[in-house]
Amino acid sequence: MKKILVLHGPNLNLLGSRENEIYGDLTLAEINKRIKKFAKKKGFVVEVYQSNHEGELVTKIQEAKGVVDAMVINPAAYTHTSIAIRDALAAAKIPTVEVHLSNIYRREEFRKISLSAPIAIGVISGFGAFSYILGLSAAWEIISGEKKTKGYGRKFRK
Ligand code: CA2
Repeated sequence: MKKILVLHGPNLNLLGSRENEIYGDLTLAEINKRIKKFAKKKGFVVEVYQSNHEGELVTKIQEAKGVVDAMVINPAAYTHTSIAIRDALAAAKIPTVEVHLSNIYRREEFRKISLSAPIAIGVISGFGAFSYILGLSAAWEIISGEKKTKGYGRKFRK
């Protein structure tokens, strides 16, 4: 069975408690439940991991090399700051989709820069918790024989 790792960055453990107008009402536990339900429906294994620590996320990405088939990552604030996470993603060479709950291009200037996006296959931003499902869907299509993605152009694929 294929395996997809979903990584949540710092402060995402606070979801549902504050800033609901930006990030939605769902808690991280509720989002993870939906992620697992989607994985079950499609027939792949999913592991979810959240950390508030840059180094722990880097270690998790390093450990994923050769073990997982794809990654979906919301690096949260590290999106805009972490060369370490970008370097880890580049070294892991795992097809990765970057996701954001909010549309980072409709917010402050500093959020419009993603250091990790150039390493990702693509970025999904602005669909609330559904961004994770869209990201997983894209990752799954890419690793599961590229059926639906076939014919859409090489750049779309891993
Ligand atoms: O929109 C996203 O998914 C972000 O990655 C979320 C990050 C933010 O720094 C990025 O610019 C965009 C912030 C996650 C913090 O989430 C909180 C949730 C509830 C209360 C406080 C923070």
